[in-house]
Amino acid sequence: MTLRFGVIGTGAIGREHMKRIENKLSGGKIVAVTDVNQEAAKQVVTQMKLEADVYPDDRSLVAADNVDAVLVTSWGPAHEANVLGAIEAEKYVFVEKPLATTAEGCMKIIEAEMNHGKRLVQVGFMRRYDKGYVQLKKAIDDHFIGEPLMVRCAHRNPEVGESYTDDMAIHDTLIHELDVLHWLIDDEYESVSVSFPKKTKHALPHLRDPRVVTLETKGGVLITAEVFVNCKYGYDIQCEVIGEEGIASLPEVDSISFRKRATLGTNILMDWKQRFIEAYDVELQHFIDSIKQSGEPSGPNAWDGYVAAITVDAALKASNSWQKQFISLKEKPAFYSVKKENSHEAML
Ligand code: NAI
Ligand code: ISE
Repeated sequence: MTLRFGVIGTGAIGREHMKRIENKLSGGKIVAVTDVNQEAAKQVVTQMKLEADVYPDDRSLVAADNVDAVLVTSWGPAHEANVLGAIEAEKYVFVEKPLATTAEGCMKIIEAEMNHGKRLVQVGFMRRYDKGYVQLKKAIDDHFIGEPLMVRCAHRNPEVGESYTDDMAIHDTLIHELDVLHWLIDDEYESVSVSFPKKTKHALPHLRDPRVVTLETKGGVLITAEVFVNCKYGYDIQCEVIGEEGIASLPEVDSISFRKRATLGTNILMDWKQRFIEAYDVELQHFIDSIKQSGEPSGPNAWDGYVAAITVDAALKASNSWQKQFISLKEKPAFYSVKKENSHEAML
């Protein structure tokens, strides 16, 4: 059986995902696309030589009989309506982060999915599929470094444009750390505060950059996450877990080392698309395979999307009030507590 995808949003990541579904992965095919920019959608179909129909809007694409799964790669504010539409039509849905831009929006999706009675939604938190994070999690789960006490991480981009707002540092960029870190140490966030060191001269006037986000967990782990989106030198993701018996760190990206002009060096990536390229492949392949095997996706789910949204809200408040904010989740429904046999965690 081939999983037939309808794509909403043919921008940067939409195109990347379409290419991988068509050319790299097995078991999936693009049969429908739409974009508010209809010309862009038509162009993608021609350029990629897709056997896909271009739909005039999201609703008609979701309703198409030959669409089994909806790939939501539209702008964040459109995700909630796109995902709710897919659930209403009883279609599977892979949605890029964020699941929705508010915790209330995520709850609506959770309620709709639970009413449907089986899981339909997977959220594009691809770091959980990254080889380095998987190794790090295994070291923690196997107690190789003892109990985690502290985590230090950094999310650095070489630069961002004018359209990148101050809040995006949290809801667009830090959101990846907010998802992956509680999963990594299997703990829940208790509070968040944000501090701002001296601002880089490379940041535009409206942007506070860099910033350091401090999270405390219910288990007492202290996390510091630096977000620095005009660091200039590269796209760099760092994570170090300090445990009672040792320290485990995310591996550096593969690169030759060179000796030249009195320097011993390695290359650093500049483009985020390259850093997690394998993880994007694995997450989407897992989406396709788990649906085929069990009739349900079993990667990061709507509850994970809700946890990220609640934490994003608190981190935004902390950024804008300069005060520590407490994070309070609703009770996790049993619907999301059961670990599926073919879940990503079960496969680690
Ligand atoms: P983009 O701006 O390049 O593309 C978005 C596309 O969606 C545009 O072509 C726009 O015309 C279209 N669009 C917006 N609303 C629509 C709607 N209601 N119906 C149909 N088309 C619509 O943005 P990009 O960078 O591709 O990001 C898309 C999403 O993917 C965002 O939510 C972003 O946060 C997420 N993303 C995730 C990444 C990851 O590492 N997991 C990396 C980059 C983006
Ligand atoms: C972007 O939207 C992403 O999702 C990338 O993965 C992230 O690293 C980048 O900082 C964001 O702006």
